[in-house]
Amino acid sequence: MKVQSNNEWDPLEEVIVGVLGGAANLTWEIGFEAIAAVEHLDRSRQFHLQAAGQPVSPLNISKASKELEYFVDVLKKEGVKVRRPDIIDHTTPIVTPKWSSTGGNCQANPRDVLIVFNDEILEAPMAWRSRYFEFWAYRKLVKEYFNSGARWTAAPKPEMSNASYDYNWKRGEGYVTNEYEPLFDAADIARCGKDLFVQRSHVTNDMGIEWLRRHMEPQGYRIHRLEFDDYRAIHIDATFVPLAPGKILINPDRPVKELPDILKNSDWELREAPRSTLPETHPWYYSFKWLSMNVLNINEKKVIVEAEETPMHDFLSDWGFEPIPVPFRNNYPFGGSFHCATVDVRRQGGLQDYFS
Ligand code: ABU
Repeated sequence: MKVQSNNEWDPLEEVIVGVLGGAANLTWEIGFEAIAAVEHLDRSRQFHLQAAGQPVSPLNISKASKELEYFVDVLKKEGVKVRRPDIIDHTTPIVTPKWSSTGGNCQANPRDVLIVFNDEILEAPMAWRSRYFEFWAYRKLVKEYFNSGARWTAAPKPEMSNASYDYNWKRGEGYVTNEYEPLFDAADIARCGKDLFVQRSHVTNDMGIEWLRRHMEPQGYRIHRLEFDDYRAIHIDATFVPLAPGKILINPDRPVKELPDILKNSDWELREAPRSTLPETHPWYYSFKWLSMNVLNINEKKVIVEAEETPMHDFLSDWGFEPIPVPFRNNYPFGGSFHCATVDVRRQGGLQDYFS
């Protein structure tokens, strides 16, 4: 089937939704440590040091799977074709000539691995060792898209040796990834037609942004680098979330350091998201509270939003959207919500310039 997607809001026709089977508890590595919430740091380190590479508990998988499959049903009822990656056993250690990882990760977040630019599907050069082989689970689908005419690109696979990380990095001062080689996660890119907004984060370095610039600009795109005041910056999709032409949801706790000129000189409205209803007593509150912003557009009006995030439902309704509430909080421990759990492979509409 055809690959074509140019923004976050055109009518959705086909989507890859992650799977939870085969998920392992993440291995503690410096890249992961950098994005751990300081309030949970010791607990998180202790858990991952002892549980690395072990399968995620069947109870946690089962609770999250019920929500995930309900989400899939909602997408299908909206007329969206849903595709799934293969299940990979992430409990297998990853061994390379320069480093090893006790285990892998999971297949819950295709958004981090793949991105579609018009008719091109691109595999990102991701920054965590535990995620080195995650793209394998999508290869069957990607080959099918390729055979149907899509352009298929893989950014240079990183070496990810110790040289790729700043082992002297200090929390709150810069990033854990240095400029040894290009690195980016696809979820650090927000697409508005010919304008791509890319976050410098702990998983996306400037060389990665430059690689993307040299790859995309000859095709008529403009790359806008963004930095936010966020000590655990990872992925733009709970920080700066374009929802429709002229409308971007922004995170009140993560102000942008400098707004790109294209936005300064436009009439696009940036509105601060309401705070999450996740209780502060939730054991991973500081890690998950902004997943309320990690929504998925069915089209320019309909937006899938977490069921318990009622202030977000009201906020979106006031802004002209139609929220579709879907329960998803049991999926948060796998690293994301609806946007993370998907890759839109086909949306109606062509490549447009929304800023000139
Ligand atoms: N893609 C997950 C983003 C998580 C966060 O920014 O809190």
